[in-house]
Amino acid sequence: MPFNRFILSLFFTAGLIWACTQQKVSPPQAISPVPTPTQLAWHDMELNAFVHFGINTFTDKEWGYGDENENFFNPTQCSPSQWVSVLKEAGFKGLILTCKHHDGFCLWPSKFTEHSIKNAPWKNGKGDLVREVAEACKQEGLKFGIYLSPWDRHHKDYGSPAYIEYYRHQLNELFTLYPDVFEMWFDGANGGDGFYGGQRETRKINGRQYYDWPTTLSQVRQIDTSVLFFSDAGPDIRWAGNEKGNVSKTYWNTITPDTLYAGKAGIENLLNTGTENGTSWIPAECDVSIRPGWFYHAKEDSLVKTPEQLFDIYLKSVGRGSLLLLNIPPDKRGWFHENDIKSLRGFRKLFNEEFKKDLAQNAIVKTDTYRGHDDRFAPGALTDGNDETYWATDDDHLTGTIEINLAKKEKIKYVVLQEYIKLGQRIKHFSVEVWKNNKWEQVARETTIGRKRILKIVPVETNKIRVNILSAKTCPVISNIEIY
Ligand code: FUL
Repeated sequence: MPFNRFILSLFFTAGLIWACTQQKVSPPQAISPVPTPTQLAWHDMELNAFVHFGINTFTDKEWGYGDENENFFNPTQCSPSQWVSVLKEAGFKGLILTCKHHDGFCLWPSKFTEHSIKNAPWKNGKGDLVREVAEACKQEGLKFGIYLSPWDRHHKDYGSPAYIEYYRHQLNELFTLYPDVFEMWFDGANGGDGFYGGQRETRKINGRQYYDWPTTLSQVRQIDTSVLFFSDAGPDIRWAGNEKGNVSKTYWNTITPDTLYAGKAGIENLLNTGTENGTSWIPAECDVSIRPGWFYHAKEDSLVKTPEQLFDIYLKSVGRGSLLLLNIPPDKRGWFHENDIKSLRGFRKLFNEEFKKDLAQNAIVKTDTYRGHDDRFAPGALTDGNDETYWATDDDHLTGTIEINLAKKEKIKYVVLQEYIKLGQRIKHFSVEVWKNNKWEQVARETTIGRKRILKIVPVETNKIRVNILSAKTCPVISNIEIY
């Protein structure tokens, strides 16, 4: 063989070998169920606000009976733009307004009832608070959501089919007048005593059958294809099982809808944890109020949750893979009260201080293995700040170790981990160790990770952190790690 042909074939063989070693493995397969794109966008919001405002604000009640005079509703300086700017500054991404609470009073001039702000002195009956709030949100880039209480203690027909017609008309009206609603909140309180058009009696309904939710929801979806429905059991977002603002440490976004029905023993716990082999992706939303009540009461001005309490709630909701829906009730002026604003600002300050510098950013990250030795799944993906890249193992590897070497010893307090949930929630057990006194010392042993897990550990000085994935439903896929 002439010399130059020999050289050429050498290059060819080397090229072939190189090409073989670069053979790309396929990305991990998703494990069902997985979130929809709309649910994913919702997860990323992390912080949403609830705003309970209405007749109760003026009557100093939590649940109006339904016989309140419209004249009560008269905020002196109502300013949705103040609410929204405070919320934005504190890091909130969406706002859900009680367009109608159980008392039946509507914050928009509904053409289906007289029991609304059109008969209130506020703005001489010309006001439309739902519009003002929706517009303020749009202006500041917050998403807008609707709460429309199914239970209506004012309406004469509550309990009969005619009320369902009324309720559907109202939903139709709201979704037509105020487009781009990101979430619709269906409250679980249903039936009891009330005014009911003057009958003043107790009306009980069968919550599962009476409302015929499938028909109602499909009607709304015809107007708004992307709205997410929240209710105790979904279908898109589930209740977290309590109103304290937390999910369990073991928290699955997955759950089996057939196992959920009102009155089932232990349903709160089930909602709080979800189930590992649940058949649907229905994440929990953690609702809680910044005050003891949902509506404003002057007597609770001194009982506003502190920045530290809010931060703790954040860790137990968002930090366990869920979303926080924090209620801030405007006062009689129609303003967020000074004390609530102070707490929200304090929360943001504390948050910024605690998560000031991500030490993993400039660290060396190594893993014991990565999928197919393919650069796309290498450990660098864990700290590149890109949510779309991830570290993954081979299909037959259900465990893995991630080691983070810091440039020098640092005091660490938080370890943040995120699964790439587009491919499903996978991890069942993991532990965290730190290098101390020349050996590894375990500082946490936990179960699920999900969309985000923030572990608060006893502050410790170290220059090496090790995360061990101990078991998973299928090969682990992690998109992000942060150390503070
Ligand atoms: C509950 C309601 O009864 C409360 O008044 C509040 O609206 C809360 C968010 O949901 O079920």
